[in-house]
Amino acid sequence: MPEQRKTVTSLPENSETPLDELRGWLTPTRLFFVRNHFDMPHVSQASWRLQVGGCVKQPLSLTYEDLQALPERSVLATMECAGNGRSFLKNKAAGVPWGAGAIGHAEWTGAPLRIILEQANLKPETLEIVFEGMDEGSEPDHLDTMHFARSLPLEKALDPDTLLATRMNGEPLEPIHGFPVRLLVPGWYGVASVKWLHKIDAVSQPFRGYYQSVKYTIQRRTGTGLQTQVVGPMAVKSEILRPREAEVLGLGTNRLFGVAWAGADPVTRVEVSWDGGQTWTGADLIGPQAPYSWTMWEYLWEVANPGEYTLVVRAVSAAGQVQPLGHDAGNGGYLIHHSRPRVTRVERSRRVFDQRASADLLMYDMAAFAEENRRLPLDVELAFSEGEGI
Ligand SMILES: Nc1nc2c(c(=O)[nH]1)N[C@H]1C(S)=C(S)[C@@H](COP(=O)(O)O)O[C@H]1N2
Ligand SMILES: [Mo]
Repeated sequence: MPEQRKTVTSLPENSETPLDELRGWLTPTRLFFVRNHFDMPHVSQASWRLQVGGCVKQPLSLTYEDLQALPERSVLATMECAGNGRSFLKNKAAGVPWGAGAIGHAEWTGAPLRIILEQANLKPETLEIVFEGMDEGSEPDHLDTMHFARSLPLEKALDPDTLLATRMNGEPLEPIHGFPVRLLVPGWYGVASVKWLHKIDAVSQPFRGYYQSVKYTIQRRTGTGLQTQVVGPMAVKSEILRPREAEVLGLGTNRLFGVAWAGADPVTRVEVSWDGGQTWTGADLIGPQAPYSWTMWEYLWEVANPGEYTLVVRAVSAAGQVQPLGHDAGNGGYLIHHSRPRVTRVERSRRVFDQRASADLLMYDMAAFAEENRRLPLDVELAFSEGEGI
């Protein structure tokens, strides 16, 4: 059977990327995790319009063809759900019980959002931009029907890397990933990247939608009381891909392998420990590195004695953020980015090259992708018209 996403809930679909099956830097679209709050909306490409309004001097109504005629840009970005890893929490948190796979890395292509905001001519009082998806439904604590909607601060909305993405890994968006167009907010948790976009509004007051004031928020205790923080930029984190869960290793050189990411911030160091975090050694960062993309790491681990080892990996970002060893309870069911120890058995009878072969294949696929990718215009320079009132 070909690899497929791992179903967590089927109606609506919430499913994970099968991290065990990943054989390259880029996540194939068919394996890329899915996070849906409501049933997938029915979209007719012909009658679909993107309405741009609110605090603008020039409201717009764009067709799919209008969007496709705009200058495009491609951005490689890792997208992670803010609740990824929730099932590992000792204190159970409400929400989809994700394992480790609510994450993927893809190439996203589309017009920078900035271009159409400039066409719409924002009024000077604009504070945020609100994005609404076509999907709608209710929640147990919000019985009125609502659309999925989120906002971005103006600065992030105007970033040339924030896209109206119409393609994912070079192909038109799959319906489940937001066809005809989704927002792509690189470096931020997936919740910001609204799918099935049909409405964009400039607003002069902070947006207080359900998925921004009730869900996807963190309550922080400060000197003056509780402060609500909206889930935004991704935190520093790493994942072990090899050895797999419950995989048994042999004496000799074993290749430890995985990925690490820190949102828009590059990962500068990955450290491994095989004694449960008492001693640490630097791993090698390997393969391509790009802004917003996860970085692969490996460590050739010499093992002389059979036994049970507790592997732990932690990443450090360029800004000096260190992946924590425990969950910050203040984050509740979001930003679950602590290292998860992986207890691994090493046996005398096991032949080491059994598992090295799979790591070699993985490196081969990754190198082939990097080669292929050299031909893609990853950093197209765009000339922006000077918009009034921005
Ligand atoms: N319209 C709409 N956009 C949405 C969502 C949604 O339910 N509806 N889920 C968000 C969340 S929480 C995540 S993590 C990402 C997941 O994107 P994917 O399903 O393409 O992986 O989409 C975001 N955009
Ligand atoms: Mo999410």
